[in-house]
Amino acid sequence: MAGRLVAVSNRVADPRKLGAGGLAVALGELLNTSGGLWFGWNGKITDDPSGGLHLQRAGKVTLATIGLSRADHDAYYLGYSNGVLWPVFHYRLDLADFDSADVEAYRRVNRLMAQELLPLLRPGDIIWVHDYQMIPMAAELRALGCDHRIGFFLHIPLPPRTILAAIPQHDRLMRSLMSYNLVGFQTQMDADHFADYVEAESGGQRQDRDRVGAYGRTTCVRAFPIGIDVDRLQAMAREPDSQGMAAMMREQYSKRQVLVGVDRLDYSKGLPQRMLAFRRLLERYPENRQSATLIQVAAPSRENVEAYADIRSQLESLCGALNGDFGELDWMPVRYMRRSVARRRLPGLFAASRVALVTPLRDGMNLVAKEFVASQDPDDPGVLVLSRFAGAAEQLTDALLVNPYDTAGTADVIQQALHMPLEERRRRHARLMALVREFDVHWWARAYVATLEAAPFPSGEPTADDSVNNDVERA
Ligand code: ADQ
Repeated sequence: MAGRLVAVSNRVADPRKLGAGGLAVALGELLNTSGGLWFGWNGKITDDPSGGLHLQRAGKVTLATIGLSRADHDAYYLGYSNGVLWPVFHYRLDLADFDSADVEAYRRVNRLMAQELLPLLRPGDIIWVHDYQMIPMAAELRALGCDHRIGFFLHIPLPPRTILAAIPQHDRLMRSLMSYNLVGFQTQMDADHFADYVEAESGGQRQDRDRVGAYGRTTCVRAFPIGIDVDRLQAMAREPDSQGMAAMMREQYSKRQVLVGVDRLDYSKGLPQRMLAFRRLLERYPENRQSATLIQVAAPSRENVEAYADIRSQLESLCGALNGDFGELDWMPVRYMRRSVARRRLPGLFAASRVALVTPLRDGMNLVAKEFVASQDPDDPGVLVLSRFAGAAEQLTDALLVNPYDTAGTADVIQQALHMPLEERRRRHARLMALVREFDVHWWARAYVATLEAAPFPSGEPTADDSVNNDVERA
């Protein structure tokens, strides 16, 4: 890499920490080799956010973080990012709560972050901005005169233009993506949605497969499906924590087939629909009673956003009804836990499971699907049941793909998964594993940065439209 990498995301993680996820590790690797900087919110609410820049060294990486005021946090993070962008980008207009004060805070916080970041930049740095909380970052930086290469990656889906158009400020939001040299999405479908939007709503044009032009600018648009850190996961699988977990599970469930679900407790993950499909399986195929157990681990998430409380009570009542209606003294169909599993034990849980149910209603990628595949014994692998609406389905076509809204259809596929012959399991797993390994998180980070380094500058100069005053007026 020629220049220094500067990563920008809502939250910053220390890549050296044990619990760091694949993204932190892959970014950390690139940041480390380039002596880079990782900038974002420190996760704290503070009374005095101005002048609150905090710098910390993590190996060769500098972690630069700022705090947010309560008002900014509530409006930018809870209100706009998680109350509008998250639901709409997951096709859930019914759950979006549009409030013009929140969009102003979203812009304000992005401007504040741009102002704090600018003095830390050096000539030749390349900047990689992550996710929906930070869409206007490049426009804000450009308005301050920043002429660095800036790339953006959206970790969540981008819906079709007719859904995006429901956001009152959609034109401003999508226009700000044109300030980036490169806009990356999880799937080709998301990238196509962006190009369609630009053509239909902005009077722009798709110039070829991965270039779009609008507002007198051209930007590069590509899919970079995110992967996992396969080597790290498989090394963890060999450690005593993971081995112990697998041994305990095999002993506890020696007479049963385990189905596993591991998710954040989020309405996009399709948890109630999964319980209904499992219920249908037990009704339609009673031979699975006594023999199949679904272990569902759901980590609490964003509990102070209203829609999340609803999904929790809905899930709890469905699990309770399943156990009440089908449970026996020596068998309960569902074991539901509202908590997370320690990362170091996760490969063991996956290894001891015959079937994974990864059935989101909509997901940018879904890394659990890939973690499950990479945790299997290739000689006796488990089966991945995957929603066709997860980004991962574009790549993992050898999984058993389901429509999670189709309860009966999903139950039939779970039945097929539970009874799949060994030879077919091996064949499917080998093909899935080859993809998961080739397109791992290191491939993803390197491919993205190499494309960004080669991406031309958006032609055209930043215009007055990039300025924040204009944003607020238009909002
Ligand atoms: P998430 O919506 O958080 O991420 P996902 O990719 O499935 O979704 O999970 C991220 C990580 O959290 C995985 O490593 C998983 O193992 C872990 N995890 C989830 N629930 C857990 C639990 N209960 N206990 C322990 N660990 C748990 C967003 C997008 C995704 C996209 C990722 C990465 O929504 O679509 O794949 O970013 O780009």
